[in-house]
Amino acid sequence: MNENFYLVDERLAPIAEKVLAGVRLDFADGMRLFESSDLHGIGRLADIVRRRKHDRATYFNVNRHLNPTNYCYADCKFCGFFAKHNEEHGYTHSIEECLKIARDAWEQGATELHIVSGLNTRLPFSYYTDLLSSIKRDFPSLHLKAFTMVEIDFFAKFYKMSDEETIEQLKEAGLDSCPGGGAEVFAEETRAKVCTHKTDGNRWLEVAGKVHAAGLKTNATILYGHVETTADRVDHLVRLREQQDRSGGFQCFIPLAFYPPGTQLGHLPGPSGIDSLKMIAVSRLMLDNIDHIKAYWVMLGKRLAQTALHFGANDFDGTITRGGELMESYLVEARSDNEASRDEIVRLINEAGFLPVERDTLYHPLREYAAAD
Ligand code: V47
Repeated sequence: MNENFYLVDERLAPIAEKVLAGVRLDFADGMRLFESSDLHGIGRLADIVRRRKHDRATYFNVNRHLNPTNYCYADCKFCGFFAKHNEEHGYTHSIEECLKIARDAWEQGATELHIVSGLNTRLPFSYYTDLLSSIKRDFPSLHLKAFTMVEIDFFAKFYKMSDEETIEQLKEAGLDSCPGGGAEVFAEETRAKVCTHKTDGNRWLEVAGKVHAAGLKTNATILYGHVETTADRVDHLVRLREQQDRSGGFQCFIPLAFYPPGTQLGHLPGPSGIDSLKMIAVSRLMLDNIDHIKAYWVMLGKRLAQTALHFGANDFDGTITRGGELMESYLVEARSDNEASRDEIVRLINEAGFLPVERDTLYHPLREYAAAD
């Protein structure tokens, strides 16, 4: 690999030296990267790290989303999914309805069910454990990636159990790993503006540590492109990296591009393409201890997700098989790229010059597709 390249922004030179030497970047480096307009320089640095870790492999899986209920008391300003109990678009699926979605997913070859709900104060805890155990009973090979750290925190507090007991009961019922949602931005002041009633950042990290201690992997996210500052973004990455040093269970980091329509922040423009590529690249550079960076095509759009593979991303998420549920479905329906088959994902990765690797949720390779030239 040729690591010599031209930097338009010479202030990035000390950072480039650190990256080439494998030295951890600090907060000031993160700020400088975000503040630089040398997109190619930042991207090349991220690509060096990406290739060191994964060479040309780009992972994806065959998955399906299930959102058992959208009732939620949290009232997050960026969310277009939740409903209050008096609202018409609110729903709670019966276990039978959830099983039907799981069956569809399984019949279509999904290896993973991604399960996330609102914080619903009218359900017993047994609803969630029955949900997991029923799906596991009927489809034992389906990996259940379920419940964010916010939901686990809610379960523990609302149903008056310790964190450990909550996690243990979910595990016993069939929980295999957890998705990365609910992290939003950890920085207290900004978090209070966009999701006042949600689990705070330190608690999100604490719960993640406990899930890791129980032997389960989790993912992590950042929601960017709303009212957060550059310092908030870097702070988020540094706090995640510190948690990973402590507990080691984060598999993948997913920067989520804020999509304003239908939310209480609908007047904001959302992040630009350039900003999204920088967010992906700086994440790759700062998070030296998290293996995978995901270009989530549902939020980025397929074209930008494909481009992001050259800016440090090495995962494309999954097919999110059509017919299933998707919390972001309001968003997907609004776009032309609202579905991605296995063949299409393979083609997009291949065309970008990378090697498509179909994986299971825990990143075990299941199948490699033809290498790109
Ligand atoms: O926590 C909510 C975000 C998250 C909006 O772990 C929004 O593999 C953009 O976490 N615009 C849920 N984002 C999705 C999520 C996720 C997705 C894919 C894969 C994985 C994984 C996790 O979506 C929420 C919130 O941060 N979100 N509203 C919005 N308007």
